[in-house]
Amino acid sequence: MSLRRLPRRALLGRSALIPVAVLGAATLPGCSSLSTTAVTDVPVRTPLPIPPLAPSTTERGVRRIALTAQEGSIQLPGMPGPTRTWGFSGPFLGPTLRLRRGEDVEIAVTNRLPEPTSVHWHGMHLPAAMDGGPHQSIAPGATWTPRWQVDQEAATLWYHPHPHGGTERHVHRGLAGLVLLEDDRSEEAVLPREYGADDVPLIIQDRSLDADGQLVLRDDGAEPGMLGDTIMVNGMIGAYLEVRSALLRLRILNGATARTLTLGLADGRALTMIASDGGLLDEPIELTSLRLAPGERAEVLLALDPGETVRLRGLRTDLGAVAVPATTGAHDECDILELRAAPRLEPAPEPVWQARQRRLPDPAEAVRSRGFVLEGRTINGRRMDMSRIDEVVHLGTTEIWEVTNGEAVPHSFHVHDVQMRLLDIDGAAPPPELAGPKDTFYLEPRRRYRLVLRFERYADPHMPYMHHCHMLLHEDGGMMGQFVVIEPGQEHLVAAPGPGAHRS
Ligand SMILES: [Cu+2]
Repeated sequence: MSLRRLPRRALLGRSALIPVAVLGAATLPGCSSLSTTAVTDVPVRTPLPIPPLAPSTTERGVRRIALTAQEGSIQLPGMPGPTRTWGFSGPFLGPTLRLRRGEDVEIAVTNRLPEPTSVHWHGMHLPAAMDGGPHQSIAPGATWTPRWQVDQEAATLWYHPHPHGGTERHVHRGLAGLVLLEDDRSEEAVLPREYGADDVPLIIQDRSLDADGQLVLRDDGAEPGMLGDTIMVNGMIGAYLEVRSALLRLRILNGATARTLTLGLADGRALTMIASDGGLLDEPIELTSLRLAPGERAEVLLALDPGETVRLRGLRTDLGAVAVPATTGAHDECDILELRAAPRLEPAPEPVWQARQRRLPDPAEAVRSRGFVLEGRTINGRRMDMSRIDEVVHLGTTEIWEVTNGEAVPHSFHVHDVQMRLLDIDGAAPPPELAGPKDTFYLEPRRRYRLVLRFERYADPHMPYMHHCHMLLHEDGGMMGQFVVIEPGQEHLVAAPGPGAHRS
């Protein structure tokens, strides 16, 4: 088994860079943007909260976890009073689920909200009936208990509501949490892995707060949805992280409803990307900027010197003015998180992990291709209809999906159940950061992405998975379709469960 090593320059080739000195009075400016109306300066004075690990019990080989969607409130620094929020098993966001490949998982999701919701396991390979999409609506007071076997590579996934037409509002109120999958390879790897210490989750979201400290979800028709003027990380504004190890692993989720982020370090040094949505890359990649659309994740390594302070930033960067309109948020300059290294840092061994044990879907095995054009809040001219199945896919086959952003508005493409391979963008090979396993792709305006997908293990002619834009205003507005995976010969059984189906 070959071992992959990080080139030493990836972590050590930065000695010429001068650490940014930050004094006590520093503030994290909000995102400056053409498309937002205010800039909020937030003093950096709050330690970064780390979402707790969800408690679990194991009975007869089944790991059981309980989540409750509930109303709550939090007190944010500088705000006159509590901010009313929603959260899972707490007032805001949700606990981190840590699951292992091969184990059976059963999650009891109770809805204590005043309206129906659902919980989708974003990036998870699982039966459609357990997927938590709009067909698995959970009525107020009800409990939904999906169960499946974890059967995919170690990765950073997340969970969030997916109610028909209401996803933006539910995520914006605070319903989101992380899922960390482990497997043999991730456990044998030499990588930072002490949760909350040197292996730190960052749920990055933008929001706007009114003078009373309440969350504001503007619906002014701006594309691609509301861009908030305040950055929250793990539900906190103005956060810093005390770092005690010389090597930090950040598991980054863009949990925003609409804002695309271009992340980098304020001092210009590179981040070392090691994983994309669906798991570890074959080789580490050094990036001075990392673009993440809503729903995308990346894991990065960052080596710190004792006593230094560095800032993770949203960069004002030129990614191509035509390809990334100003209104996406991807150009906005904003500080996201201050990283403060202790005067003495625990030394970290050189990162090592095995090459992939399993190939990404192979385009040579594709049995057919399909085209998807995203335009005007539709896919192929159709808005989401819960009683219409848009695509029928055969279990055990590989397909190529040709996805085109047909307009000047930014979109993205998320497919449930699978981790995909990006074959090309307008015929050109993808950049390395997009070449690993992914479930969500940013779609630059007027470009065509060819994706390779393989559908395995689960077939159900009666229950669809979703494919959609993950900019939540677009998704809610109808830029979503339904596909079923069936065994050959089940065509006559294909039927949508229709709207309002409550499963438990
Ligand atoms: Cu979109």
